[in-house]
This record gives sequence, C-alpha cells and structure tokens, in this order.
Amino acid sequence: MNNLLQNCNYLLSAYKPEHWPDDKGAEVAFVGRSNVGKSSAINRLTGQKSLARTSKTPGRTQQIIFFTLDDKMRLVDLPGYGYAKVPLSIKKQWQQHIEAYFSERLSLKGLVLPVDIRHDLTPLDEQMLVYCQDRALPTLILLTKADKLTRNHANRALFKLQKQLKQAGWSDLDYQLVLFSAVSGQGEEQAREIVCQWLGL
Ligand SMILES: Nc1nc2c(ncn2[C@@H]2O[C@H](COP(=O)(O)OP(=O)(O)O)[C@@H](O)[C@H]2O)c(=O)[nH]1
Ligand SMILES: [Mg+2]
Repeated sequence: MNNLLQNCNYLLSAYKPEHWPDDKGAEVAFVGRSNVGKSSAINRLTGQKSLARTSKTPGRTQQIIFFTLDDKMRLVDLPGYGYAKVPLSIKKQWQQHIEAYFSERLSLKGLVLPVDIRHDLTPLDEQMLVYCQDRALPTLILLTKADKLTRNHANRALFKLQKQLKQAGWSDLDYQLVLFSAVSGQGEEQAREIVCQWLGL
C-alpha cells in the first residue's frame, strides 16, 4: 500500500518559538522520554531510514525539529525528557518551550506519545496526557520496542498500561494505544493511518 507519509522532508530545527514555521495547516507532534524511540518511529512511519536522527546517547536534541509533507502538513519531533544528566536550566527551558508549543500551536492536530513497552508511564508522560486533554487533542500512545518482548509479554504490558491509565483516572476515550516496533514494523500501518487521519490525508 502507498505510504502517504513518505514524501516527508526536513524543514527546520528551532530553539525558540520565533523560529517555528507559520502556524498554518496541520501538524502532528511526537514527544516522549529520551531514547524511547521517537525518531525511530518517525523514520518507520515515513518509510525513511534517516529522516529523524536516532541516537544511542539520550538527551541530545533540545530543538524542536519540523518535517514537512507539503506546505500545509508537518511532523514535529519535540525534545525528549526524563534524562537525568540534563542540567536543571535546560530542563526548565524545555518545560517552557513545550508548554508554549502545546498552548499556542493551533495547527497541532494530534500527539504521538511513544512509551517503552518495558517501562511504566512517568509523571512527564502523564503531564503530556494532561496537555492533550486540556486542549482536547487526540493522543496516540505507541508502546515502542515491542520486538524486545514476546507477543505474550507485549500483550501483558499493553493490559498493564491500560490498567495504570484507568487507575490514574484516564478514560479509554482519551487515547489510542498501539503496540509498535520500529524494528519489525509491528503496528506501523495502524499508527500511520491515525497520523494521516489527523493530518487530513
Ligand atoms: N529494538 C528496538 N530498538 C529501538 C526501537 N526504536 C528505537 N530503538 C533504539 O532505541 C534507541 C533510541 O532510539 P531513538 O529513535 O533515537 O529515540 P528518541 O531519543 O526517542 O528519538 C536507538 O538505539 C534505537 O535504535 C524499536 O522499536 N525496537
Ligand atoms: Mg530523537
């Protein structure tokens, strides 16, 4: 099947809101813990090996990176969080930028939140869900690195996360949940379909 996201190109990296592209059209953002597989997910979904730079060293990119599909649609790689060695000043700056992005960005139509299938949700993951709920933004939680577990264990992790979200007061109407692997391609079509729908493709 034709990959509607494949014609995605690098647009720009922004340290400051002044550098963001015009707030027009539709945008889908990816945000999550450092090293969770955000960039790998963007590469898998666009079918490009090295569109977003992947890294074994967490916490390296503090910019917001914009990719463009055409003049009106963008994918956005937001800086990762939760990396302990990042200085407090950078963490504060990160918080400000992310808050500004979520509160101001009108073209933002949906958020992809990758979560490592082997880890629990962190407080910042939940904070992202709060941002989405505050502006009624559709959310896709990708349970990444599913290839690291057997199918049985992966399904168990999925149920565990659903339970954790329910206990934290989230309704299953607040998010969609997909088992995903950038390595095997598990869940890629389902995730791509959701992203395309948000973009109006
Ligand atoms: N096994 C496996 N490794 C992955 C997967 N996704 C990412 N990785 C690895 O995890 C590390 C961090 O990935 P990256 O995409 O740079 O994470 P980011 O910091 O969230 O953008 C890299 O070494 C990737 O190769 C996956 O689905 N399966
Ligand atoms: Mg990355």
